[in-house]
Amino acid sequence: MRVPIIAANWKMHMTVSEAKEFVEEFKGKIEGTDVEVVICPPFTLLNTLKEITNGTKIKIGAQNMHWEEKGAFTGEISPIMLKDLNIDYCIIGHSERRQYFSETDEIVNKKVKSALAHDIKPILCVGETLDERKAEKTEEVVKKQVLAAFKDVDRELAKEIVIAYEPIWAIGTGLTASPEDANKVIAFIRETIKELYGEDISEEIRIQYGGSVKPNNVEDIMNMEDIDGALVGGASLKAESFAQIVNF
Ligand code: G2H
Repeated sequence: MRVPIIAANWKMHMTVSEAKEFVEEFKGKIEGTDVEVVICPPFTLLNTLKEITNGTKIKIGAQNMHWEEKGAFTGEISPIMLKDLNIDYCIIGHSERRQYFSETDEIVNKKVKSALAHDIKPILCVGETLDERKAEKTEEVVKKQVLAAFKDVDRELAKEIVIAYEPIWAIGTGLTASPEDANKVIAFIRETIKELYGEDISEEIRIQYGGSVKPNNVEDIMNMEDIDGALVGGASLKAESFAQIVNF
């Protein structure tokens, strides 16, 4: 039985005072949930959020990390630094990182392995562009990304990874994959994990859908058999709407 996981990706939004206001309102609204709830804010808010969510159901994740523990990498944040704050999760390979910051499959694989080695659970993002979907290459593209990201990852650690299937054409556009289409790709990803690690791991690993998830579409998405959660951008910035999503 997989515990559903719904994560907020705040991207480059929110100040300290906005984040405090958000948590104050949000924590009381999700007390009854059985869903695992994660907020991934910008680095500047990790410490504050860790402190003010202490004793609540909210877990905290980063949106990115370097794979090295330390060194001359100006502007980067290491897994040791995240663990120093007791951060639970880290989004890795989001399409915006792949697209605007040239993250390759190889870099994503290094980050996944480094996160796992430091007891940080990766939320690994994969997904196809609109052109790739039109060319009916969705499965090929997603399989390549999954195989590359899991390269040399041990079975025991593999199941700690949360995969987020985010079709790029559905991100921030208001377009969503139909729940059936999203489920089909996610079932295919599960099949790929089965080929890699066997049925037990593939049944255990959690796979989210991401891309314009909103209070009005979350229930249909979460009701699909293979979809275990959501990675939510825009609709996670307001406590009211993110709480509605968590309480779908
Ligand atoms: C996809 C998603 C969160 P949004 O990037 O990762 O954002 O919900 O705004 O499409």
